Amino acid sequence: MIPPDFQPTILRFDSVGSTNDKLKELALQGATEGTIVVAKRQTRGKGRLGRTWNSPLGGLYLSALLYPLSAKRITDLSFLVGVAVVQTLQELLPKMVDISLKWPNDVLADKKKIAGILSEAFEDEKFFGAVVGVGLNANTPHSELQAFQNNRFQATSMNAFLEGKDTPLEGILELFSIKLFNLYRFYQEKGFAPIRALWEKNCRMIGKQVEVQGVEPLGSTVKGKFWGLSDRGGLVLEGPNQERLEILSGELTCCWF
Ligand code: BT5
Repeated sequence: MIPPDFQPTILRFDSVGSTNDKLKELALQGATEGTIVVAKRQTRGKGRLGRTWNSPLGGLYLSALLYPLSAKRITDLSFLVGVAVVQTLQELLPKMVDISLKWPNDVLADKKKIAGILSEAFEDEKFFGAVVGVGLNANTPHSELQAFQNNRFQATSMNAFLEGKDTPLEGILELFSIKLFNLYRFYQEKGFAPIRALWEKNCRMIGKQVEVQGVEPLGSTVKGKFWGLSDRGGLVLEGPNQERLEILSGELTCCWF
């Protein structure tokens, strides 16, 4: 169990390919639990499913080395990190900005994507661990997000809500790190259930009609009411006759807020 006054080791880089890749490499060389890698830019920032994450100067790009309670529970960690990102943004952005999680691992501000999370598992001699990466559009120039304005959930950045003002990245990192390790400790003590409840509380899509594409095993598109999160982090959809379907992988493409 990490101590209440835990101070993570933070390794800072000007530029890396991907903070997740860098931290995986360091984890295999013995980096300790809670280590954070942060970079000013990434040249090969990764999204999910082989997609890319545009990572110019101005954004915050970091990865944290975390361990699940058991190997089977590795997905808990990306939900936990999502909650930490939401709590950080709730403190840093004006109160009227609606910060919401989007299943499985995006953070939206006023329904636009402000951060993405990528969790990757690895195995070392200690245990099954994860590097959980966060890409946050903090002071990202608007021009760098232009390419994503046709996405179903358009891109945005913190400075767009702060009259163009920049927020020092070190301050965001410090606040995020406090939130992250408080939640991580809470998870180590109480398990996933309270993290799941916090995640649901901060997801504005719950109770709304949603559409999910690429649902396994056939890659189909399904629609229904977002009932909640399952114990293993699946999206539980409720159909017109109250029948429930647990979706473990897919892309939430539409929400009728
Ligand atoms: C994600 O993937 O949202 C996860 C992004 C995780 C990035 C962090 S940065 C630190 C760590 N190191 C890494 O290498 N990665 C992690 P996904 O849901 O697949 O979304 C990717 C899609 O979002 C792309 O295909 C674009 O359409 C869009 N996108 C790319 N860059 C973006 C940006 N900066 N802001 C908003 N949308 C973006």
